[in-house]
Amino acid sequence: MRQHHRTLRLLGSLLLVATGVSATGAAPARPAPSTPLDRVVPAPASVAPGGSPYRITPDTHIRVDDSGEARRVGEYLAAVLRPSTGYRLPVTTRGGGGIRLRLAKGPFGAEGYRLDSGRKGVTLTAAEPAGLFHGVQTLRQLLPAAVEKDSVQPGPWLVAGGTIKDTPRYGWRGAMLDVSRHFFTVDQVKRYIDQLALYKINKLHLHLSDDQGWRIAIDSWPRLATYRGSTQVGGGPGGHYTKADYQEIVRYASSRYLEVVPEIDMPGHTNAALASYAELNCDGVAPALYTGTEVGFSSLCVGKEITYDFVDDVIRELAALTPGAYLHIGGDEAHSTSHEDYVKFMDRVQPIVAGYGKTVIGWHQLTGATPAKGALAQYWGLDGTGAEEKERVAAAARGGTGIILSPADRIYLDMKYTADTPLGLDWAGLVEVKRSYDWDPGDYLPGAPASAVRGVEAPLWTETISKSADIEYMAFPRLAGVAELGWSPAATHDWDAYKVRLAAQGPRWEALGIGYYRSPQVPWPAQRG
Ligand code: TNX
Repeated sequence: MRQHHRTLRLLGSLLLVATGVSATGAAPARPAPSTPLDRVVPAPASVAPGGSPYRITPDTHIRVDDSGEARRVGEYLAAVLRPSTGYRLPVTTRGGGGIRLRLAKGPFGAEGYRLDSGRKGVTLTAAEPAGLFHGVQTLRQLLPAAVEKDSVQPGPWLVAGGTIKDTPRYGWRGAMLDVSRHFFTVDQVKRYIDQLALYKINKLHLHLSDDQGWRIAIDSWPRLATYRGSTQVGGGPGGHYTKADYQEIVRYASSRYLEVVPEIDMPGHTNAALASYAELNCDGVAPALYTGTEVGFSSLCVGKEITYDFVDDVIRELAALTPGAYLHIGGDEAHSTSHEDYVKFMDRVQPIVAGYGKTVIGWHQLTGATPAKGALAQYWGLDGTGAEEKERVAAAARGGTGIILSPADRIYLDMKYTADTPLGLDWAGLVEVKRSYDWDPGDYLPGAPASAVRGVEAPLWTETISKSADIEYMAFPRLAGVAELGWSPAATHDWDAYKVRLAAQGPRWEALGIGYYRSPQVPWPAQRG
């Protein structure tokens, strides 16, 4: 009898596995099987499937080490799992089987983790809480997509057996949000942070100022925010972050293990500042507020001393709000600043950043001046960018400037997917999902040593983007590919395998209420309901 049962059970699980292969949307007659251990984005560094799956049940506990941060990651996981499973999932430091989050020495680095899954439980091990957090994101993807819903779902909640060992390729896996062209509220930014965290993105770069808006309160220059926060592209009401708002964003990001990198774009892209304070203009006349989308027409007055008082005040106040190591000073498209003035300006401003204990980041035009020691340059050229410009950046890289790769015709999330994409721009070309994924940051910039590349970052400029649904439609699915370029070993890079893993994200996004672009390049399962 026992034997018979076991045979039946075996047959049952074989059946489950069999139906699982064709998870193409036709409602399965049986509950979904466990997700294969390697169906994760970004692809883990190594996956060894095997052994029995673990099943989360009403008795599962989430056991954590007795550390505040480990407990917080445990509570975060519980908050993901409770609504859909309907289970209590107490977070405990003693006893209780099931899911375990352990901090331990090991070959994990600052962000890596190991996941062991078997009949008795799932254990995540990491050297740092960030690793546990990233491991939790992997665990989410191993559970059925319905786990992301906010109402009780039937389950069962199986995690395939085996081991994942995972560490990132790059320490810089960023996303930039332009809150200047259109303003986004603290809640909208938090929503994006949660989405970035799903894919182990660890930097949130906020483009806080531009011609169309100044979005951060600066006490010593209050009109920046109150006057120049007051509108946006198209003439809408705009807005700005108070210091408390901004600190709330920083705190929330850090609870998701993202570092916020604030950018004040200078010396161009500064109409917002120039409009707020007449004295910052060379001719002493404040220009009108600007709500269009042209670039390259504004410049701080490089010859005036007050310019540097202004920059010092802004950088001091911003540095005080920034626990992270970096301040981004822009430096792109300074078409209204002479080359000589640009170099002079950067020579004066970079030491100010260092003086407040921060490391400079600039758009790659900074390499046309003299990047400070330790500075990072963010490359936003195209495949077709001239050899001379690429070589200037590569030479800086050889000289020690770190490079963040944001090639516009690959990972600018504001580029249209196709000519029919209702949002976005196309100056860098049309960027379908495959094009966005199919390149290697390691050998992208000719002549730049691979060791100079710190990672990748996907900017989202918002001339045409004004609500969360717009952000999501442009970011998904491309953002997942950028995350994979930043996290996964080059050896895992393979479009045909990637598109299958990517397709499995579709139902997760649907469960999370993320409206994404259903690219015909990706074999999405049929949509339900
Ligand atoms: C170029 S990329 C810009 C931005 C625009 C963007 C639109 C860069 C550093 N500057 O000012 O918003 O193109 O795609």
